[in-house]
Amino acid sequence: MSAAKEGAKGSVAAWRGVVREFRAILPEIPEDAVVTLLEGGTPLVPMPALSRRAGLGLDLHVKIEGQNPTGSFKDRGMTVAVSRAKARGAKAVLCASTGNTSASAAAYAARAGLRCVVVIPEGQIALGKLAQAMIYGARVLAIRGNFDRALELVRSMSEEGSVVVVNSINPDRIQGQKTVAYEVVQALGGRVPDAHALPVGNAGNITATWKGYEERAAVASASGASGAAASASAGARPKMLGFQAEGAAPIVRGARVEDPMTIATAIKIGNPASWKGALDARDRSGGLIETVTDDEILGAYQALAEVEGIFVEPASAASVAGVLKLGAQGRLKGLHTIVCTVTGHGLKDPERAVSVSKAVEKVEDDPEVLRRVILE
Ligand code: AN7
Repeated sequence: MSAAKEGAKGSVAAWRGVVREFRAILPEIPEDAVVTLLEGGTPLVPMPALSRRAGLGLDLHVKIEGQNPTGSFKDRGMTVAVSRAKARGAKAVLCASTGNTSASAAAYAARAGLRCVVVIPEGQIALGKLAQAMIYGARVLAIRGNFDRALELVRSMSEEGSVVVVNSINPDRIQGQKTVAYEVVQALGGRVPDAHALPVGNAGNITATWKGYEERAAVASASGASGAAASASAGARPKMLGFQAEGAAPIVRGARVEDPMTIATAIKIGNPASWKGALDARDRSGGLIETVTDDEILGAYQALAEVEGIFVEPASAASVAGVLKLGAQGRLKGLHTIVCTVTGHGLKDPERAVSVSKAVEKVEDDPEVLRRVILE
């Protein structure tokens, strides 16, 4: 595979970040414009306990995108978008965000020496994400409206020459995010998973991940897929499984949602920018886009932490919640290897973790008391 080099982090040479690892499949970026925090190369981790729970013979994995430099998958697209903005001589980047896009944009803009302005729905983004945008030095503008309104406002600025919008309506973001598909196939030793599940908000990530699989399959079948591991699945592509929160599910309902509601604030979105891309991914892959309830999301959120040791933010758990639900309904028959993208790190939203967990226990600072409490 000439395109992606398909290198694993640290295996042969040091990981060089999304732009340099995947240059052949990305838009052109001059070397001196590359803005990188060495994103990508995230681990694909098996989930033995949840595989047993989901159904006989299933082999579930999580692609842990929270291990990117700012703690979410957005960094893959942001390195490309900000590098291209820098190459074009932009002065500032702008985005609307439920939190993670703003954190990522702020970090890459800081590194590029560009100004960054983020527009957020007031009081509706997780504390860790707000802290990131602030410490990276972005101007943070909070509006009373929701994310969809913030994106409308930002779109109205997309004609201003020196300001580049870095939401996923910017095609450079999609280009960068598609690289996750190449990494998954690499990590599976050249095999394509049977299905790939994701949380869906603006639907940029499901659009991008599918694009990666489709492009990779096209090249692999055209080149006859040299190499033993690759030959069996040269043109294969996974079924794409998208999950929206029940109170914020415009794609499932087929109509925009005016007042989306979910505890998963990252995907509290009623009018997704990449709506059509999501439908294409679903239909061309023979997959589905369905809903999960907030209870199902929080159940998967806690299960991931408690039985797999993996701490993600609530929205990220929608992919795992959806797969567990399909498993319980007996709808994963014929599928074996399933990859769930978990999109953001658990520390983004510490307040949620504290609120769903067992309370801290106060104990006297006395060795006898401590012994009794621990051994009782
Ligand atoms: C953790 O940051 O839209 O379907 O403004 O932060 O590609 O939108 C975040 C989205 C899933 C949904 N998981 O991805 C933003 C923003 C997490 C997220 C999604 C988001 P898309």
